[in-house]
Amino acid sequence: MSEFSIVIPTLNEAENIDFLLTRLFALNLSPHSFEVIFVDDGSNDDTPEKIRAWQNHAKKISLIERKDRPDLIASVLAGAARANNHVIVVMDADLSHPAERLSAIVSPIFDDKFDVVIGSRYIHGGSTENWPLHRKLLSRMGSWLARPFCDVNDATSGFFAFRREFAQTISQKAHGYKILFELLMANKGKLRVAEVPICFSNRIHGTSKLSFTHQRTYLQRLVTLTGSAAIGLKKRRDK
Ligand SMILES: Nc1nc2c(ncn2[C@@H]2O[C@H](COP(=O)(O)OP(=O)(O)O)[C@@H](O)[C@H]2O)c(=O)[nH]1
Ligand SMILES: [Mg+2]
Repeated sequence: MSEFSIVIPTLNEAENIDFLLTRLFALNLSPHSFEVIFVDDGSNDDTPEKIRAWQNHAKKISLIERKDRPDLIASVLAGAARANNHVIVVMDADLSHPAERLSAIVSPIFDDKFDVVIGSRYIHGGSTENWPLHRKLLSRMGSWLARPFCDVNDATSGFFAFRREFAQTISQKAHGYKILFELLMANKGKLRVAEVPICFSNRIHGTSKLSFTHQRTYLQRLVTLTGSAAIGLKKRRDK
């Protein structure tokens, strides 16, 4: 398998680091085929210390400690900028994303068939497990709203792979949680996108950091980006 970089944003995930890295390194992947880049946003538990403890055992683990205002999109972009490989996978630290699907997610890019591959909860074979009803509904609605504009079933997934060169296309104004949505909207009609099913499972340790503010930010970005897409469409029609 060719080499890829896994970018994992963290905010107070100390309880999950050992489980996550144990699971990753237990995979049937050559340890030389990937590097792991954690991007921490000032956790006040001992997430950075937990990661550093692993750095003594496994060489290909790095840690970026951001000092700016915490932001998930900025964190992922900081990780992508540090990556040593052309293929980037974004993945949560809380074990919600099945590491066992990494191979299925990166392979279509290495085969040069696709530019973005989404670990999708909302295609045949995908699922969400143990999420409270309100999270299921919110997530479904978030993906459903983006669907007509992005032409994918799960534009708000946090588990996806992309060619690193596309990181620079993401708007400077992008912030919040939905980096995949930003990536798809920034490159409409230019990307070859595939979705592979994943089973998303609710975290067991730690707590979700998704807030009302994040959800409002997503809606604002959705309106801004899809509004300008609609204007672009109208301009093209008018020509
Ligand atoms: N660096 C960074 N990571 C974050 C931030 N917010 C959440 N995370 C991480 O992003 C991932 C997804 O967040 P999570 O709280 O699980 O969101 P949920 O899955 O939508 O409930 C986890 O690995 C979090 O630790 C942030 O502001 N900065
Ligand atoms: Mg989570």
